[in-house]
Amino acid sequence: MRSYVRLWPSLLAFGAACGGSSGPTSTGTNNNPPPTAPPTASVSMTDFAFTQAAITIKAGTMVKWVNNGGTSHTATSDGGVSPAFDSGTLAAPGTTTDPYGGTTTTPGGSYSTTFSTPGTYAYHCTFHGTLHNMTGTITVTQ
Ligand SMILES: [Cu+2]
Repeated sequence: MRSYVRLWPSLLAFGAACGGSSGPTSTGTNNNPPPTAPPTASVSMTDFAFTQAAITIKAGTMVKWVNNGGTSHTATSDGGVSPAFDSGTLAAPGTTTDPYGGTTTTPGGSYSTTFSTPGTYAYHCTFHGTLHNMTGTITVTQ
């Protein structure tokens, strides 16, 4: 109950801020809503699949593909998909050793694009789409 007692001074301060016209810490109902970050979704690329392979998002969502596999991949829209998108080759994460023995760890390549128009966007990996059925679908709703 100690913490309950300690709350009282801050509650009083809150009340005072609400009375003011522009209290910087006020959370009163008259304030404009805080700015919201654009929604995002992520898809992991591994050998040889997209996870999740099929996702449903709202229009305006940014989708980010990240290569977490052991080889290069792409996220490339199927023919006829409009607007088309293509990540190009995204390198696998890895560690390189320089001639002096130093090592550098590099994260997997990533690609982001925003889907503004409702619809179904089928895509594939240009290297493994046919060979390993590495395909995915983005369904964009209103
Ligand atoms: Cu691939």
